[in-house]
Amino acid sequence: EPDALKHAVQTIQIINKGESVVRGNVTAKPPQHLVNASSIQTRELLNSTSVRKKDGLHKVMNLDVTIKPRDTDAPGQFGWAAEVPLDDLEESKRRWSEGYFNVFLSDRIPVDRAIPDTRPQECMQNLVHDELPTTSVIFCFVDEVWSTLLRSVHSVLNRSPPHLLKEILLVDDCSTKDYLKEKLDAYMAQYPKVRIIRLKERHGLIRARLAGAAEAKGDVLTFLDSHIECNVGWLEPLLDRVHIDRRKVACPVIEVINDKDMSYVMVDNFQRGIFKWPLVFGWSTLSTDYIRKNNIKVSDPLRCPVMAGGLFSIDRKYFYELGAYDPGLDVWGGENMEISFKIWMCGGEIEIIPCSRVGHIFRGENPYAFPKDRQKTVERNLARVAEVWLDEHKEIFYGHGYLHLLDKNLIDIGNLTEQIQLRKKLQCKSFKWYVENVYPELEAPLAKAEGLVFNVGTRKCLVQEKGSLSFGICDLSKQSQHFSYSWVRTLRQNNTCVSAQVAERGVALEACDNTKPHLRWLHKSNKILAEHLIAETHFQHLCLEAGSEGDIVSLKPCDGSSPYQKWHFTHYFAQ
Ligand code: LR7
Ligand code: MN
Repeated sequence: EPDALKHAVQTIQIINKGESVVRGNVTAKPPQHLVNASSIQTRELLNSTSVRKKDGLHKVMNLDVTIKPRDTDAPGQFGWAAEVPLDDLEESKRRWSEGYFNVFLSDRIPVDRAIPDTRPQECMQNLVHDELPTTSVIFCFVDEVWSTLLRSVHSVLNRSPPHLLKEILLVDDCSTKDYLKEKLDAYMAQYPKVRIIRLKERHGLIRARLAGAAEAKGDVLTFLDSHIECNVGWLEPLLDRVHIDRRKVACPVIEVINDKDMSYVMVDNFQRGIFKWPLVFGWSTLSTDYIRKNNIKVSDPLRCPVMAGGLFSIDRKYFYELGAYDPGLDVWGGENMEISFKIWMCGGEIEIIPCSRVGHIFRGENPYAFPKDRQKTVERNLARVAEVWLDEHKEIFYGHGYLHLLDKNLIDIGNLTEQIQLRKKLQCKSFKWYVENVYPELEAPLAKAEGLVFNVGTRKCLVQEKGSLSFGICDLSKQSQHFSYSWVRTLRQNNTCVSAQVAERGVALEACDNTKPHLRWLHKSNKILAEHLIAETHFQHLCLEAGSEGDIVSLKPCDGSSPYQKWHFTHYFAQ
């Protein structure tokens, strides 16, 4: 389409690290990610009618007022490592816990330092649309270090095209530090685009983000942590993706600001956000094989099963159509899983955009207090997410160290009615769909073991017939012999579970209920132990035993050598 590309045929000056380099005539070519049919990233894109081919395209502005920094000798300038003078070592150690990074150095590094432009070379050729939506940048913070907060804000002001930056909202989540009050007001008064929102009580980062979003006027919400540095050209590629399709949620590559020497460190390419059980976020590099087969370039957007959480751009109206965040999530944690599942399962996409890069200070500890116990807060958040989004897979989550969350006497995860209704209203797809289509690499067998339950002593298999349990000649074709050993450690056939009858030294069958301890069995070293008795010292450990005469299954004191207490499932997915 010659018209659409007219704008792109031009002589372009690429300003690179203080030098002007005339790269000559750049032939008009739409960015590869818009045309490369062999790339799976873009297959949907080509089908999508929302690619506005008629719009003009231009190069990223590479705007960076810090390209020629004022003070080239300042510590940390250009993103280099800064060093603590010997005399100040004590002080720098003492101040570490103010932010759980080198606060002393942060205070000495210019708040508008230059950092290396770490974008892949290809990004220089990428085009973005002329008409991009505006964005509100939202920083939530609680007791953030002064110089770090300022550096975050300046990096946005200095490296974002002014016409795209509607405003910067600083949401103060009830900080206790004095410098974050009048002093911050006075400082930010110099910058008309910056607005401070003060929360009267501690909201936690999730509800603080919601409070910020409610005030935002931009077309797109861009959330950032309050200890980051946006790199050159970071904003346009994010907004471009949202512009192409408002259901795309765009994340920058998150680079590392070293917590000890404050250097800006580039990260490896081709990294996606993933999770492992029990919903633990992590990074995973695409295999070279996959990259080659799909012809993926370093600058291509990567589909991302889950986002890290803190840094992303989302169409403001779309954010609300999705029901924003579950407001029942407290303080910190789990919201990245929640929004990721919601986006994918309800029709959207999450992408990492390699041409957009933002540094973040990774800290070993949270430098703020949790109103309640940290671990309990995070666990509770995760349980909410699991209950609403994971369907039958939630058992895998509970089975990885979180069985205690099923005990309603120990923990109250709060009301989920609205979240469940929302999922229905949005007609979101199942978690099974998500695993198959978005994250097929996830290991997610629905049980730990399944098939026939073979008894070594009798050489027979467990049978469930007419509501009672016995055993008989093993026969794979009989459904009555198919059991599974679930992640929550029930011994189950469909919705019927084997229960321990301690008084009778026997077993019974009852409707499965994951919250009931007497339905749990510990299956290890071929034994099957009644789990709820293990903690009770006045009981001997009781094991499932096949009677040597008659087809009776009973509970007997565990005996390490009895073959009648040895059981195998046909198939084990996990131990
Ligand atoms: O009660 C709070 N109120 C807040 O306003 C707690 C925190 N906050 C602010 C805080 O000041 C900070 O600006 O919220 C922001 C995030 O808190 P961090 O920096 O303590 O979080 P994190 O960087 O350790 O954790 C990651 O996971 C979190 C899970 O809830 C959030 O999603 C963070 O935004 C997220 N950070 C990133 O994604 C950056 C990359 C980290 C990785 C991987
Ligand atoms: Mn952070």
